[in-house]
Amino acid sequence: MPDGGFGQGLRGDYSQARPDYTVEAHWRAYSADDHAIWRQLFQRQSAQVERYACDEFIHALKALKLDDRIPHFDQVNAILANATGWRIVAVPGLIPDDVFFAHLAKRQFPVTVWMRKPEELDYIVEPDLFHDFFGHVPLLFNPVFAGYMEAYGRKGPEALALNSVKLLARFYWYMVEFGLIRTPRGLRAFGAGMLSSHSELAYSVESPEPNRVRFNLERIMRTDYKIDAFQETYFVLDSFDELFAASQRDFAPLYAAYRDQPGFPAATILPTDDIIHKGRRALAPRAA
Ligand code: HBI
Ligand code: FE
Repeated sequence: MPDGGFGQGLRGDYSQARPDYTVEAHWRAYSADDHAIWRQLFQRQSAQVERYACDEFIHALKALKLDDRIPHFDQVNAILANATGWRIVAVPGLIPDDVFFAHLAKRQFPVTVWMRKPEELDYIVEPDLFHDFFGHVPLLFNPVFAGYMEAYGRKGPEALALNSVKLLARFYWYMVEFGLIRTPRGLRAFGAGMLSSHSELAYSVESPEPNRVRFNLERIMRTDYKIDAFQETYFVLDSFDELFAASQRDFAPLYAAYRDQPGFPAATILPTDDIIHKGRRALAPRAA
């Protein structure tokens, strides 16, 4: 194990991991059941993306020509490298923050090798192959989003040095995992968390329950999130250029200002928010 213990309590097999936490992808080791679970999840999500995903995701998904079997990482890399210089690397599951940042900074996206079990079709706590691949890989074909993901990785060492990974991680969570974007055809999802979720995809785009608030970097960095329930607030981009521009800002002053403050609860609506939709259970800000 690369650093004597990371991985304990996690599902993956970390015993064969290299120092950068990558492992060999053993496509032939997937069972018929693994492929069957991929097929079920793939068909179920593919049927929804035309209605709920952003165009960039839909186009890339078509270009990937995925089918009913778990994809070969090599074949994906052959086309992804040409498109944006990104490639995917196989990992046992979650990896330490510093290692994760370092991969992104090198345009390498870590994809978990194991598949969820039949009883976990609708919900798993740790990211698996389906979430990592179906949710994250298609947007790596978009040059602007691909540039943002590298920039995010490059922000890691500074955030670690300034004890501010929590704030940087919120930026990833509310965008890369659960971001919405405004398009000529209405709000669409680009976050991997909902694109890989049977029930949260439609919910994020059209349910009256959650808040939808215009993108604001400071606001996101100050907002707590839940990992075990649908999001209570989604943040909405106007364009991926806006996301990339935010990643080029100096984060050090934001870390200094907000690092030691409690986060806003996820359902909070602030007077300063640019509200697209106020959810049914929106919370007023805590009294100071
Ligand atoms: N590891 N495999 C994997 N996938 C992630 O999304 C991930 C991770 N390690 C750390 C991490 N995410 C986040 O906490 C960072 O964005 C801070
Ligand atoms: Fe993810």
